[in-house]
Amino acid sequence: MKAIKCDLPYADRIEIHPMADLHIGDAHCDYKSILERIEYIKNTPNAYIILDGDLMDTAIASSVGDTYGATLTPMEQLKECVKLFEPIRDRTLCVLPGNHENRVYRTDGIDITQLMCSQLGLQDKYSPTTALLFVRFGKKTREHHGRRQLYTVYCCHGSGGGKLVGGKANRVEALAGIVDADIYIHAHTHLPLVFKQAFYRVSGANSSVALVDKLFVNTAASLNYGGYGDYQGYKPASKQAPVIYLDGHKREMYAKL
Ligand SMILES: [Mn+2]
Repeated sequence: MKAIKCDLPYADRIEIHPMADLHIGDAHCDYKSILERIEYIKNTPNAYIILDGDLMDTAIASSVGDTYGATLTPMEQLKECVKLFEPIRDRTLCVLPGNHENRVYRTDGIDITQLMCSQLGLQDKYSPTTALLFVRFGKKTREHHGRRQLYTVYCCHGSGGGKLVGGKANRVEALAGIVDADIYIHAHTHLPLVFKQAFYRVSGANSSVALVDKLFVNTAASLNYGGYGDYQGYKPASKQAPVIYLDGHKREMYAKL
C-alpha cells in the first residue's frame, strides 16, 4: 500500500472517474466509450481520474486470454494507453496495475504499467500494489485543524469475486477490513456498484468517536459481450461507469451510476 498525497487546486466540488478494466487490445473493447469519457474529463474542470488496472488486455501466449483474437499487440496497447492518457495526465490521481498487466511481470519481469507511468511522467502516482490517496481541496475546515477538506480513498484492482453479484459485492466490502478510509474503489469484477456503510471512527488525539459514512465503489468494464466472458458463462455486464462527487466545503461524498 502506497500513500499518495493529492493536493488539488481549490474547487467547491470535484468529480473522480475511476477507470479500470478497459481491456484495450481485446476484440470486444468498447473503444468509443473510452474516448468519450477521456474527452469529457479533459473538458470538465475539476474532473480527475484513477486508473485502477486492466487498462491493457495483454493476452500473452501463456495467459487464458485470446492471444490470436487481440486487435493490438501488448506493445501497441502500451503505446495506445500513453497516447490516450497524455491529455489528462495532470488529472490523474493514481495508477495501479491489474492482473492482466501483471501477466507480463509474472512471466518476464517487466512492469508495463510502470513503463506507461514513466512515459507519462506519473511515477509518483504509481503503485505496484494498492494506494491510499489523501485528496485535499476546497475550504480550510476546523475539523481538519485548519487544513483543507480531506477525503481518504483506498484503491485496489482486486481479485476473485466469482460470477455472482453477492461475491463481487463482498470483495469491495472486504477492503474496509484492510484500512480505514472514506472511500473504497475496487475493479476487476466488471460490476458497476455503489453502496454506503456507517463506521465508528476513533480519534485518539481528541478522545472522541464519530459515526461516519463510508462509500464503496466497484468499477465497470469497457467491454462488449463475447469472447472469454461469453464462453465462460459470465453474465453480460453494464458498461455504465460510477462517478464519485466530493464536496469541498463539508464532508459530503456520493457516487452516481
Ligand atoms: Mn482484473
